[in-house]
Amino acid sequence: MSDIKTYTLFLISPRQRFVNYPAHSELAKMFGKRRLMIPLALPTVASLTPDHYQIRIIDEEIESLPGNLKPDIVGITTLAATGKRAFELGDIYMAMGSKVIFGGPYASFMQDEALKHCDSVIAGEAEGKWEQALSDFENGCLKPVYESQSYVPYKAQKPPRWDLVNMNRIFQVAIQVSRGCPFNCDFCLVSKNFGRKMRYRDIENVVEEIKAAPSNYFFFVDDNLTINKKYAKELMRAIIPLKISWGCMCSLDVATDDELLNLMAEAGCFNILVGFESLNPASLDESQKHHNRGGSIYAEAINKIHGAGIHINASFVVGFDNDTLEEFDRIFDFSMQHNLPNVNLHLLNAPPGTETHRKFNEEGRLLSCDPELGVGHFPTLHYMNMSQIAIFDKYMETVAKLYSFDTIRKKGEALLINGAFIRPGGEITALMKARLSWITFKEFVLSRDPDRRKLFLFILKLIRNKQIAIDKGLGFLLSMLGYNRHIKAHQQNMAVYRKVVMDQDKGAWKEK
Ligand code: B12
Ligand code: SF4
Repeated sequence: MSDIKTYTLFLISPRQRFVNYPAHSELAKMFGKRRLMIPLALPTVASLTPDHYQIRIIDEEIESLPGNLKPDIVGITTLAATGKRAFELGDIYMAMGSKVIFGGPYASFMQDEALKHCDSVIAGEAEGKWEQALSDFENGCLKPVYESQSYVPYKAQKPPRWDLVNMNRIFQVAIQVSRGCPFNCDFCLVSKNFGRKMRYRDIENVVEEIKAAPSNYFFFVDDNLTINKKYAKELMRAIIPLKISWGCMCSLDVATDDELLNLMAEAGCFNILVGFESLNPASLDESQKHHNRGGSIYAEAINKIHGAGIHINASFVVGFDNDTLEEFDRIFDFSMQHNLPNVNLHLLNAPPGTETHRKFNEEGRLLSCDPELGVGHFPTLHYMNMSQIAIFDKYMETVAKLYSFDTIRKKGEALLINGAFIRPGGEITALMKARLSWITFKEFVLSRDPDRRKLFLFILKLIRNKQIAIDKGLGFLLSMLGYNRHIKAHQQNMAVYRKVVMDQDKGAWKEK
């Protein structure tokens, strides 16, 4: 019998008080799931943990904490949106006598505050530091902070421990093939956390991970999957035979390379998330976003991507010093003009560690509000030209307009009619088709809402006429319904939310 001592370890993602609609939680629920996906950090950190730890992964969004168990050690992943709950959990487990270690972007840049609620902070990447911290824990000499100036080579990763995750409760798995970003936008932490030099995994290593994963649905969490086009093409060629379905984040310049775009579509790309950030050139200048911007390149690139049958999740931020409430209308009109049904609209916020945070802090313009409000739909800053209540009301009005069935139908009619979306997104099983059909029938045909029925009949006609693949047609309906439902739920809480905002309203900064 081995005499190695064993330890119990909980790896936790804290629950989020507010979830914004781009998280697509309503869509997940329609498929009987709790959440679209769980943060990749947990199964990744688990993969680095030695075998003599009995690990339990708990994402509070999908399951509750086992209240009465005291693990030897607890690792908690932190974002600003989950920071307060993470601190609460740290206090609870420290009081029980467990050792508590925080990781992730919030604790990495809020070390002093975090250390009031945990024993150690792993700043930045876990690889190497986590193993060291566990060894120190076993020897009773855990250090407060584990930090290094260099980054791991990131050539070959161990597969994330999906075996520890309740896959029945999530829709897809996250995968990462690169780290770093050469740019340095003021509102973003990526280059500060992972460096400006790109690092890439060996493609065979990625393929092995995909083959071993317990799902055919993936989201590449790389900040820009196609930034290195040569690598991206090799990756696409390697994953085409795997017949998976996936989404990713990348920039519009993907449209300048027809070969790459076609390879992506062939490899099962369903949608790409593109950070337009702002349509106001002065705001892009202000936040140091100098790449992929400008009028005519937008139209051409959007048409090409749509032409390849790939949806675009267009991401925008409002709240820069040069912005006024008119930005919201500009974004709405742009989305109509270019038939962009998926718009991720966020209010500017300033996570600790970003240049935006430094600037707003220096100018006394951070609201002293809960970090949990930093999910994109609550104001957390003292904006230059807009009061907190004005920007919040306009935000809510705009998202309601963006996801009304009338808007969705107009965009859908213009976008889907020309046959570009005829290729299925990866292999779909008969079971999946049946499931999609049943859910859509239930939600659209049995609904009493005439707008929903009209939209359904339009998509059904396209499917019958072989102008759109069944998964893309029904997927479109359900994802739009998910957004619409999420926003309606927000609207029902408007009185409570407006009070949260009113309680911290300081007017516009310019008026002071
Ligand atoms: C994918 C992603 C999303 C996805 C899905 C998230 C999910 N459920 O998985 C979507 C698109 C929904 C999303 C949404 C948002 N996101 Co986001 N997102 C990311 C992204 C691109 C990748 C995250 C990831 O999976 N990385 C891969 C894993 C392996 O890396 P990791 O989590 O950093 O973990 C490593 C280390 O940090 C560390 N670590 C992490 N946790 C722990 C725990 C322990 C115990 C240890 C030891 C180590 C450790 O070890 C890991 C391995 O090295 C990051 C940017 C980035 N490149 O990190 C932004 C990022 C996390 N998002 C960010 C933000 C702000 C948002 C939004 C609020 C957007 C907004 N409106 O402003 C929303 C809402 C978030 C929410 N929780 O509701 C910020 C977070 C800043 C902060 N301090 O909170 C980031 C860093 C981007 C940025 N702007 O700088 N996001
Ligand atoms: S917003 Fe995108 S391009 Fe800008 S630094 Fe972050 S990851 Fe890089």
